[in-house]
Amino acid sequence: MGTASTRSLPEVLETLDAIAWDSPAATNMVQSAVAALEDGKVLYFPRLAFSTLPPEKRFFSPAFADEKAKNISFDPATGQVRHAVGTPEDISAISSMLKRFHDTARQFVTVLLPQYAGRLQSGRTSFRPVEVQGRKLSARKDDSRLHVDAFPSTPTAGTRILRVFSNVNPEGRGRDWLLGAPFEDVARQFAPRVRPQMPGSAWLFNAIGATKSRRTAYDHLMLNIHDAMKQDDTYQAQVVKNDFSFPPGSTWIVFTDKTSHAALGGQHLFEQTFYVPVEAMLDPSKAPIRILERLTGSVLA
Ligand SMILES: O=C(O)CCC(=O)C(=O)O
Ligand SMILES: [Fe+2]
Repeated sequence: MGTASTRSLPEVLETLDAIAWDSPAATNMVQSAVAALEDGKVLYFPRLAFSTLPPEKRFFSPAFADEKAKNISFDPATGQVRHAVGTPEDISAISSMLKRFHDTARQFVTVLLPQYAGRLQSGRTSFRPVEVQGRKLSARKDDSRLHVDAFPSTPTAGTRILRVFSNVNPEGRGRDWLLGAPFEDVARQFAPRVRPQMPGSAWLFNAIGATKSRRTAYDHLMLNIHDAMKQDDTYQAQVVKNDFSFPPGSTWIVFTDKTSHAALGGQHLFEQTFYVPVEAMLDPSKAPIRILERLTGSVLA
C-alpha cells in the first residue's frame, strides 16, 4: 500500500502580504503572482480580511441558508439572491453584503492580475454560513474529497474558473483544506478512464435547458474527471496532498479548475467566481484545456 505523501508548502501556496483590497501591495508582486497562479498554486493573503458591517453579523448563522443548499448565492449581473431564508429586509441586506464582496474581490483581482482585467467575467458570489464538517453528501457532491471544479450546468469550453475565498469566521475557526496533486498527474490518471460523450447528448442537455450552453468535449472530460476523482477512495487515500487551514481574516485565490482541492471543515466563508478566457493568460499552455489536448491529441472545444 502506498502512503500519502506531501509536497513542501511553498510548492502549493504562494504567500503574499497584501493588507488592503484596494492596493495589492508592491507591483513587483504582479508577475510572480500570475505565474504562480497559472502554475496551479494558491495565492494566499494571510492578512487580507473582508470586513462585514455590524448589522450583517446576524447573518453568520446557518438559519439564513436554505437547508438543501450549502451556500447563499448572488448573481452580480442581475442582483438576484438564491437559497437565502429571511424577511425581504434580510434578503436585501444579504444582497448588499454579497454585492460588496463581489465589488471588493473584483477590484482586487483587477489590480493584482492586470493582464486579466479587461477580460474578467464575474460569475456567482457566495456566502457559506453552514459548517462543512459532518455534512452528508453523495461522493459526487462531496467537496471534502479532492477534486477539480467543473460545473454540470455551466459549460466553460475551456474558459478558466478563478475563485477568491475569504474566511470571515468570528470564532477563530480556520477553513480546513486539502491541496492535491498537480493537474498534469490528475489528467494522466483520470482522462484515459473517461468514455466519450454520447452523440447528441450535448445538444439535448442544451435544448432542455440542463446546460446554459453546449457541453463541449472539454466540459465532458472535466465533469467526468471531477466525478471519477471523488468516487475513487483509493486515490483519495493515497494521492499526494497537503492540508492547510486558512485562518479567519485571510483570503486566497486559486484556479479551481486546475488545482485539486477539498474543504474538510470550517464555517462562514465568502467566495467569488470569475471566468478568465484562456487567451488572457500569461501562458495559455498552462490551461487545463491545453494540457488535456496535448495528452489526448485532440481538439476539445
Ligand atoms: O467551501 C470551500 O471551502 C471550498 C469548496 C469547494 O470545493 C469549492 O468552492 O470549489
Ligand atoms: Fe471545488
